[in-house]
Amino acid sequence: MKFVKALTCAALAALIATPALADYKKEYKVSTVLPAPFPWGVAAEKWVELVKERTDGRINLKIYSGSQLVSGDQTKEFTALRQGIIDMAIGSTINWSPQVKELNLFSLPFLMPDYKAVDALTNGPVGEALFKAVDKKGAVPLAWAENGFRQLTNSKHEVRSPADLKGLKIRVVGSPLYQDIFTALGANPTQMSWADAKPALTTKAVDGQENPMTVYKIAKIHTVSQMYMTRWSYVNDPLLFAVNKRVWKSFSEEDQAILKQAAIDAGKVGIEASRGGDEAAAKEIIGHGVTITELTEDERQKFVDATRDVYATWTKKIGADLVKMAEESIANR
Ligand code: X2X
Repeated sequence: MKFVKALTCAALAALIATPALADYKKEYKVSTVLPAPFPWGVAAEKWVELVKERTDGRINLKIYSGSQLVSGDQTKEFTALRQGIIDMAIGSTINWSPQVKELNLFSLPFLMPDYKAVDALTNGPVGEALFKAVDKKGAVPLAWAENGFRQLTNSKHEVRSPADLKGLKIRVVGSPLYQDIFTALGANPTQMSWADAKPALTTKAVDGQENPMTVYKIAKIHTVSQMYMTRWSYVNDPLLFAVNKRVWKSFSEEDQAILKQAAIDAGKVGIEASRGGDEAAAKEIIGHGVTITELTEDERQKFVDATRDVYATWTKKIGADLVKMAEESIANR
């Protein structure tokens, strides 16, 4: 009897300590905007694969790309993740910035001169501060991936100076900071989702757009008359792996560790796909007859100067301390 009692207590304690497997869902919904073979989707697929492998199939993730869980409205993704409409997501810092204002950091024009600068942010104290900000807003951040440095394209003419942008209608993501950047440069920005972007380029409702080189290549943006690219790398768009808080708490500690490590490993694969794909993409794009304009230092500086006020205004919104920490991390990289 005593033995049975002891066993029951032990079993009960175990039940309380580790969520029962019965609590696990058959499938967890993972939201992304871009699917494989975009580097974003490559990271997502790797995560699914590693989690399945490392949990012996106990945890199954399923990717829902094209922001379909939020009807294509990518700037609503974070809210849906927080609310539990989405279980997990690999989201763009741009798309989540309306809810997590600190993530606007990566969209400060010309903050990050190279990949080392991006890494100095994501892998340093800034990355930690941003994880805290995401957590505070209601989701559990796990790791980084990368959409890439964003380049400007248009169907009209070569853009070498802010004056060349005058009056050009540019599709931007639904983030107020982008609206401000392109307005400051004299362009005519229009916010729209990725789902609406290609149709708008096809019908020439807009003249241009901005996205990473690999996105241009894989989405075949040259087929919608985007024959001029300015390789100005004005912002980079890191991606975040994150999990809904309730879902996260339902996992055992062991499974939480597996999910996190798998996200870190998958993120590395995604980052490599983005960075490693840039030059090959450039070659292929030139092969389609696209003019890729590389700016001289002086030319680039004109764009920097024209966006300094936007940088200053948004530094206040993001948090002056965080921006300072970012500038220092980059200076010491
Ligand atoms: O909408 C875009 O431009 C994209 C696909 O790059 C993002 O989701 C930020």
